[in-house]
Amino acid sequence: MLQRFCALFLLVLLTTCDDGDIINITLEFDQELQRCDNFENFYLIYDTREDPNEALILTLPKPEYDYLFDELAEDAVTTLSISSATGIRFNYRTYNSVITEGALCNELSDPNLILDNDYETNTGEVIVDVIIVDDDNDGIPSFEEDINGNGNLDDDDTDLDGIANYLDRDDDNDNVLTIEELDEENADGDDDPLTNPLDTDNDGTPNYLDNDDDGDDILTRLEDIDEEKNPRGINNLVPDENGVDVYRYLYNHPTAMEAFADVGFNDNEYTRSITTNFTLINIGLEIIDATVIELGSFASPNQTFTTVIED
Ligand SMILES: [Ca+2]
Ligand SMILES: [Ca+2]
Ligand SMILES: [Ca+2]
Ligand SMILES: [Ca+2]
Repeated sequence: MLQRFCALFLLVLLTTCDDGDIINITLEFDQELQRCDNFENFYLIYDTREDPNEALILTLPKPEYDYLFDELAEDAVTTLSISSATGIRFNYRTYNSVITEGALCNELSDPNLILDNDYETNTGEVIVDVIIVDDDNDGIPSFEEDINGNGNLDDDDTDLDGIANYLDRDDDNDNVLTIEELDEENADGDDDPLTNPLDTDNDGTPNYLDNDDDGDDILTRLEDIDEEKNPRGINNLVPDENGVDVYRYLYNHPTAMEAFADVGFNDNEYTRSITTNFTLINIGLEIIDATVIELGSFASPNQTFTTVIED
């Protein structure tokens, strides 16, 4: 798809560059953008390539446009204007040599890097598409945590702790992480932990949604002898009839039916990834006389959110 787009784009360039000259700009950048954060008053969002040594650089003032990347980011499309009034700039630059990592953030870092040409536009628009994905990284894709199947992830909360399943890394609040309650053995070989989910007590509720996994009427999280909110702690192993060590919470047997003190729940944690896509339109640079430039996307560092779960 990307290759097709690049090929199409090249065609557009070759047929629209003026003066009858075919200008050797292919703009075959990888569209994985980087960002300079070190300048006090602006961000540089840029892409570089080698041979020819070129850079596409979008300048966004700080702190006005922090919201395209930070915790205030919203899943939305915004159109911004390139102009002296907004302070948003776009440059296409060519250099005499390879642009080394980080060189655009510190012009002095590579004294051998010389700017050959600098083309700047003062018109056009930047379409910014912010995509936010929250995930509990629990081994189950978010769309499969739509338990009631109504297409809304926010109204599935198996343990009723106020955290929807797709953000809840312990969906049944039994202090065993969902990722540790899935079909790890993959005996059916399909790499899908939900086709034959672990269901130790065979009650039809898979372990990751069952707060009493062995069906002995003692909550899993209370089958925790050293009260460390970890039923899978090493001290919770007991020998079964065959002398094989098994966890108390997975062993429905009189020797493993004691309820220990209720010490509450572990904190929940989920991550947010923010991807910001930039598309330039109508920038009016003669040397790049295309009407649409897919600049690419910048991935912000993931954010982590922690929630304390009250008893
Ligand atoms: Ca979950
Ligand atoms: Ca669990
Ligand atoms: Ca079960
Ligand atoms: Ca139990």
